[in-house]
Amino acid sequence: AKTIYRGDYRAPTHLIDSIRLEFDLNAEETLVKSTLEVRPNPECTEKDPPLFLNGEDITLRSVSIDGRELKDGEYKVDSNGLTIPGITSAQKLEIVNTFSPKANTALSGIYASGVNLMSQCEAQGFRRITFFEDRPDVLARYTTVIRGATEDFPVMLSNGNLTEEKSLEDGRREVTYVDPFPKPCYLFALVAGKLVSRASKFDLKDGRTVDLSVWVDPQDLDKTEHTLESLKRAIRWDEERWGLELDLKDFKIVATNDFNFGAMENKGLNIFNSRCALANPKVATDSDYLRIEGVVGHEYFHNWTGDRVTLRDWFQLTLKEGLTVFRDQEFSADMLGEPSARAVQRIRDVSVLRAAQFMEDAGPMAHPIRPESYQNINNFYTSTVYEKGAEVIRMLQTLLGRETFRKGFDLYIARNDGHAVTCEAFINAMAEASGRDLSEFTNWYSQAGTPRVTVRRHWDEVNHRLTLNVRQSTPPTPGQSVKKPFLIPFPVAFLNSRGEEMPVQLAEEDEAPAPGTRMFELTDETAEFVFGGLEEEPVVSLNRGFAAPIILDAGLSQEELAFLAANDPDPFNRWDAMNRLLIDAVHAQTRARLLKTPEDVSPLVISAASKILRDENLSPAFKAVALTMPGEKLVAEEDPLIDPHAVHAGWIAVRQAIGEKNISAFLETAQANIVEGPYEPTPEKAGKRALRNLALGYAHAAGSPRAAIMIKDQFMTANNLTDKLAALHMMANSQTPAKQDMEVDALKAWYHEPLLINKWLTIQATAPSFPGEARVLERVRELTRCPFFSLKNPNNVYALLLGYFQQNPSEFHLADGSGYAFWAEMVLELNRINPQVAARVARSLDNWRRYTPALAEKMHAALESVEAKRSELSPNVAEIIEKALG
Ligand code: HT7
Ligand code: ZN
Repeated sequence: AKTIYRGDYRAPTHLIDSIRLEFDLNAEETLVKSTLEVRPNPECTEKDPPLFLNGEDITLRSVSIDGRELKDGEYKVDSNGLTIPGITSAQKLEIVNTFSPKANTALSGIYASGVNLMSQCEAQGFRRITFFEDRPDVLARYTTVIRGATEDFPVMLSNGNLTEEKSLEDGRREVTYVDPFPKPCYLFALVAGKLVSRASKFDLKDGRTVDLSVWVDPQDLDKTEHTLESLKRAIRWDEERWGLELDLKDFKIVATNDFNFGAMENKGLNIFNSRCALANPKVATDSDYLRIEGVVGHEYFHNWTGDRVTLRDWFQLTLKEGLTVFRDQEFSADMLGEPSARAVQRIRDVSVLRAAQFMEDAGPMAHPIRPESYQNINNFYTSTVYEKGAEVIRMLQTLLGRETFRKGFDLYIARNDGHAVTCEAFINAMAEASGRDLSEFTNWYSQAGTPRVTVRRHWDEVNHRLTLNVRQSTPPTPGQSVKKPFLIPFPVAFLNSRGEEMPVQLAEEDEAPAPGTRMFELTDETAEFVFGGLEEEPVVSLNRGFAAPIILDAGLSQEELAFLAANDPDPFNRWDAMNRLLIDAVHAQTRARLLKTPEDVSPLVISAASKILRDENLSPAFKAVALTMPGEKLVAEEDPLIDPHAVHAGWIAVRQAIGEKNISAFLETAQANIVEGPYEPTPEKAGKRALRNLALGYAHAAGSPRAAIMIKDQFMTANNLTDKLAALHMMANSQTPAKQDMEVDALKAWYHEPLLINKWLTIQATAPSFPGEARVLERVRELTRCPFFSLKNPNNVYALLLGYFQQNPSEFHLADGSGYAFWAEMVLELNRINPQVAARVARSLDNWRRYTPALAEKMHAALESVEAKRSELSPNVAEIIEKALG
């Protein structure tokens, strides 16, 4: 497939000032008439270039210029689009085409979702609706006219303001929307069907009142309150924190069960995957409530960072995504309020980054947050562009300080409003606001890979001086063998033996600063810091709050980690130390299994865990995250050669040992954290539920019969999904004979609710199989043939197949390679249905080289078997397979 390079950017040949779209809706065949005001782009250097309009999987009916229909030889149409020569002055172009929403299983363009029609245009879906310059730097004003049978389409929505509504003959209706803001076509949206809404007026700070609404299938109306309230909180927060107001009279959210990813920020008409929008206590867990608030916020925040200030080209994706993830992370943290609750949010965000992005950086798809090339842009909506992109923005805030960063942000918005720009626009605004040269910082935009920062300490007992020798290096990634050093914010704190913070004073300084964290910067490959004024040798607490997305080797002993886990006043680093102890304990047990030299789980980790469990000053939410076992995949990532079965056994051993040694404390904790009263997803109550379920999990893993009874009881009586699902999950992960009845009960009760069916599928996909039970592979294969599973539904695929391929390593990596053969089969089937979803599933074998040779060989064979069907592969899947085999 063709590789596209960032450096090859050329300005568009023509500009399109306005577009009038007229749709005659029909699920089998929809007709579109598109009227464009086109003119040559004065900034284009080519002489009289032809106009090329992208178009895919659509059928051209006619083309007219200024009222004259073009004849066959006057234009050219092929499978990529339409070429019209001779547009050398401003002209009116009229194009008529058709497409079939029903046949559109790729869910890109306009497609059928149940009885409704939905659109998805980012990144390149608009070309599947009509012929257009489908690139983000062509900004046009949209008028959208939608006609359809009143019975089939009682609701018809598009971007902007509803300006006209009328009944037509034959039982049809027509509506007209005018969007006042010029926008790129990827932000176009159309929704039509039998939807109902929850609506509310909302007063903006500037005195205007706006209409907010959430549109769903009728059976989902009772799941929209949290969505609407989240939207109000997001609007208020953007006003208060960033001074940004909603610029529309009307803002709508739509939810659908058929969606390729989480949600989409179409101007004024955000469309959501129902799993990121719908909640009530019966269908959503505490984490779902949090995620929905975060995603509703994210899409809303795009209104300024993405829609009003948009992208010049798709290489700049992180300009809107990294910045908007940063904004949604801050929003979620602010909604939690006090600092220790904010820290829990930061811990969750960093855990996601380490689990997904660090792995991406270590594999064949490693790329800078602004990639230099791609074959298919849909493959670059990655955790690197999103989550690492957000860390890069966060580092800028850390380096410049909150106030200066805000000045830079304001400048960025003011200067670029209404324009399609590059990442430089953001950096330049920050540089100007701070008066600082940020050119060194831009390596974060151009270099892939996670920097390793190693710190070695020397304590001079005579002079009471501590020297820190710091070295940074970044491993090679595809196409980038040598890396320049990064500019890294480097916070340093010292603790004395009572766990109190000491001043961080450089040896040459006369005065000691106040005790606490002190910010330094790393700029070169190596750095040396000499500290004085120390009453005793400190324990160092580095990279607090995860100031930089690095892998830090602070050279801390297990004892020092245990000390930090018990004492660090910085909650993030306290969690990080506990987490490190748990990871190291799993490593030790994994090694013991590989070397066949059994050893006990380190008493240090057990006592550190039990101290956290018993610490009365810690919140339940914090205890729950601090005692959560690190994922098997995260641990395995640090092994030179991954043996998923040994890691799994090591993981089980650590959890069991912690459970056994603290069994009564866990049972007491579970008892003490029962949440009474009606369900509320508040941080306090959610924290208690999380801790209770964690405690039950440890006690159950340690074989406590009382825990088993409590779990079963919880499953029967819980008034909320968090507790019910946690109980089911614990049971499904055990050998308890009662588990089958519970699973069947849950299936019967959840059968008619797609959100719940997906959770049930994930439980099946991620559970272990015990002797005498069918292997998970067989279970999953069978479930793909069930009436409640469809390969055409992305949420089903993610719940069952990604659950199995990516969250159940010891069951997926079967020694005979049958798990991989099933993966290949599914990728090929999905490839025919939905290339974007297929490519996501295809990534499950990305890191095959990291596994033991016997497994790696079989993974390679599975990749080759997909590659052998090259001619049938979509460009999306082809790129993933090609890079994996690379
Ligand atoms: N900009 C939207 C995300 C999106 C996407 C995600 C993965 C694969 C393809 C995609 N096309 C568009 C939603 C957002 O980030 O807010
Ligand atoms: Zn986004």
